[in-house]
Amino acid sequence: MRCSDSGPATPGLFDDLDVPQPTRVENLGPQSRVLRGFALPWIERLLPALETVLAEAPFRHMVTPGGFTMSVGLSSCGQLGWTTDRSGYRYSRIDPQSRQPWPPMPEAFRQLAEAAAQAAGFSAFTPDACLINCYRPGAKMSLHQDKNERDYSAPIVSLSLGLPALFLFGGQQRSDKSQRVPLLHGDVVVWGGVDRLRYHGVLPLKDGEHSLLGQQRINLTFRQAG
Ligand code: MD6
Ligand code: FE
Repeated sequence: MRCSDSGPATPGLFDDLDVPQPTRVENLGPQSRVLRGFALPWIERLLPALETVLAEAPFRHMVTPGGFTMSVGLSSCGQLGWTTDRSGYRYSRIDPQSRQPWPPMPEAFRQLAEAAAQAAGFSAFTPDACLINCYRPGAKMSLHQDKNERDYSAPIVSLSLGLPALFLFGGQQRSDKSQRVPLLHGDVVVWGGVDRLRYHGVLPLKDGEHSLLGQQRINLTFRQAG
């Protein structure tokens, strides 16, 4: 029960404790936005859906074409999943581990991704792929561009859950200086348009304990890949 249910409302006293706050929007570039806390009202739907997906397609450590094992654990859901092995990076309809199609994208995932894209100025975003990254303390993602998708006109929507991370947001060249953006549980980053191919990465995750997710950060990126 909420404080205000038991008597006359006291405006301004308790309302900021339990009412979802409007999302604060930060601009990282002309067409890239951080939507602070955007996913917090969705968390109770997102976490059980995430568990269902991971029961079918558990995190695994993939090997890059260069022969390095990634420190981040990966999974996917939706029509297409992102994979890497010695022969290259690609999207695939089949999970190479189970040899089955990837689990379907949960409705709550799709709705969140579409709402976030809309809030960031990209209408008509319909994701067909959701890549799920798991960071344990020390895991990192080197600077890269997302360029395995067929059509760069769609944005990417990225949801952070669990432990905080420092996100690196660079420019169009790997050597461009990057900004460091702290990303917290419930934050959503959306980018597209002129910013779609900017370099980005994640610094090694600091140790910690998150009240809902424990000693990890989980990042979901939604894409129109096919
Ligand atoms: C991460 N994210 O935040 C890694 N890519 O764990 C990404 O690589 C990424 O957050 C494209 C767009 C948004 C992202
Ligand atoms: Fe990326």
